[in-house]
Amino acid sequence: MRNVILLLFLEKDSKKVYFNNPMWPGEVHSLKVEKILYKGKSEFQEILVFESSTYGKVLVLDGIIQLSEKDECAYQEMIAHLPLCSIPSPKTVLVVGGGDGGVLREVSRHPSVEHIDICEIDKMVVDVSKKFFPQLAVGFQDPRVHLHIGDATEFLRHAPKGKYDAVIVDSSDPVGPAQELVEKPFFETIARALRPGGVLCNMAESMWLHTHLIQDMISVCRETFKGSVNYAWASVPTYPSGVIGFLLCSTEGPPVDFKNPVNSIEKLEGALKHKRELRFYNSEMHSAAFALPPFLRREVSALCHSSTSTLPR
Ligand code: SPD
Repeated sequence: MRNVILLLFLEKDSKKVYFNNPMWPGEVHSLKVEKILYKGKSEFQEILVFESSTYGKVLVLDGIIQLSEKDECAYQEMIAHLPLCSIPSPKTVLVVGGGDGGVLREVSRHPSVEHIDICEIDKMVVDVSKKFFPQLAVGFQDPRVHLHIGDATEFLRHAPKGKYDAVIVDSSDPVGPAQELVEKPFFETIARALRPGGVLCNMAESMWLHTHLIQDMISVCRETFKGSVNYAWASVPTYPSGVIGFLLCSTEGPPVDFKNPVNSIEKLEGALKHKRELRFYNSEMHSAAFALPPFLRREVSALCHSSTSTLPR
C-alpha cells in the first residue's frame, strides 16, 4: 500500500479532503479554505486554486502547494536572483517550468537580460495563472520572454550548445514525470546548454525532509558541473517544513563565487521596483542563504569539492 502522506487539508462544510504525496510521509500541512476558485484537470495534472484565510490565493498542482500570494515572493525572488546576481551582466536565461510566471517577473528585473526562454510543459498552468495570479503572470508580458510549451528535456536537447548564461529550474517535486528533472541526463543537457562559467539554479527541496535527495542531486551535479556546486535555502512557510533549498552550480570557465554577488541587485537601474518592489531578496539575504546548519553540512560533507563551495570539502 502506498504510504499515506498528508500535505494539504481542506475543510469545507465539515467535509475533510486529504491530498497525498510521497515526498513527506507522516506530515500534514493545513490551510483553511475560504473558497475554491478553480478546479480542473489538464493532460498532466490536477490544478486547484483556492482563496485561503491567511495566505491569499493558493495554487495547488496534484495536491501540492506551488505558491501562495503571501509567500511566493521568497521563492521566486531567491530562485531568480541567487543565480543572476552571481554573474556579471546576464543576457540569456532559460526558465524550466515556472508556468505561473513569477520567476519571469523576477528575471525581468535585470536590465542586462536580453532574451528569456521559458519551457513549461502544461499550458493550462499558464492560463490559470493569467486568470487568477496576475501579479505573477505579469512576467509573461515582458517582450524579452519567449514561451515554449513542451517537455524541457526535449527543449534542452535541441538548445544550441553554450546558449545560456543562466538556467533556472522551477520544477514541481520529483515525483511522477518530474522525477527525470533530478537525474543525471537532465543536468548534462543543462550543462551543455550553458556557456563556460554559466550558472544553474535548481529547486532543491527541504533540508529537513529530503537530505538524501539533496545528497543525490549534489553528487550528480558535482560530476556534471565542473565549476562550483553550492546549496542555499530560504524560508517559505507554505512549503513542507517551511523551507526550500536551491542548488547552485556553475560550469567550467570564469569562476563563480555564489556567496558574494558580483551583480548586486541594489546597483541595477530600476531593479528594486520593476513591476513591483522586491519583498524578500537583497544582497544580505543572498549571502545569508548560503549559511548551512551543521547537520546539513555533515550530511552532505562527502560530496563537496569546490573551493568556492559553501559545502565543506
Ligand atoms: N514543494 C513545492 C515546490 C514547488 C516548486 N515550484 C513552485 C512554482 C512557483 N513558481
